[in-house]
Amino acid sequence: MNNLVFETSSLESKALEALFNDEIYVLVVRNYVRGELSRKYGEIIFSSDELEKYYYEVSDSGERKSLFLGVSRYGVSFSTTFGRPENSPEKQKYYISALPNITRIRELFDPYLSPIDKLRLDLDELYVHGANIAQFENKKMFCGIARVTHCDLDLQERNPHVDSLPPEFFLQRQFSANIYLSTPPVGGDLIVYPMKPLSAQEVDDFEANQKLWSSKLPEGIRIKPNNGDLILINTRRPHAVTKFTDGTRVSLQTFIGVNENRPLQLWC
Ligand SMILES: O=C(O)CCC(=O)C(=O)O
Ligand SMILES: [Fe+2]
Repeated sequence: MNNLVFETSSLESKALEALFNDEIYVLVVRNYVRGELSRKYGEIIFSSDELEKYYYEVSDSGERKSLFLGVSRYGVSFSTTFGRPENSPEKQKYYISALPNITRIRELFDPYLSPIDKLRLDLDELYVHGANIAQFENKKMFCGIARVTHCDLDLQERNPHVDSLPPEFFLQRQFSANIYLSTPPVGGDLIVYPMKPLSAQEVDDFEANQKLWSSKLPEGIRIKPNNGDLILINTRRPHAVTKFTDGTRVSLQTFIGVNENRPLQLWC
């Protein structure tokens, strides 16, 4: 195993610190949700009739396109509001639905503890400064988006990408946590490119010239998520998900913002 990947059977403070300090690039907690439950949870999300198709905004040499890559989601992501004014429909939709969606996802899992709520509690308990739902614009954010990726249609490899809030949000570091409830037998792997997390300027450049950057990336570290695994990465480091032709991929995700001596900030 590559020593940039730390694999464990329980989430612990030391491993979290190592991830946040960039001593390891990938933290894999196997069986964070136990097998039986994971399958049940995957079905709960998969059979929800409130999933919405998601269109990725991609850009190459200044040209922007919306692509459907087979991903449906439950919950609205903050990135849909980027570049939109305060009173735009996108911002209103995001904030109006943030807390109701958190509650709704909790209800979907009732009478079980929602895996994303468990993660929030674990992070709060394990991280020295605790963990909270972020309030970037003085309003509570959403946390725990559910993603379902189908194997049908001509699903493409999701190109390497980075996720980074714009600099005005003052986050020193940005990570994501994904809890995989259902994974395809082959493929749907997470690829992390072992390089320095990108600076704000590099993130802009990456987003404007994805193809050029992608052609220059080092060989990726490949991690196969299994049902029930939790995986944390620094999302300012380019990463991708490989395609698959059989099964369904269901995950719950949150971003984690890290600022020195502050509680972790969680949002989607
Ligand atoms: O679905 C995955 O494995 C990775 C999702 C992702 O790109 C992220 O969490 O930033
Ligand atoms: Fe990502």
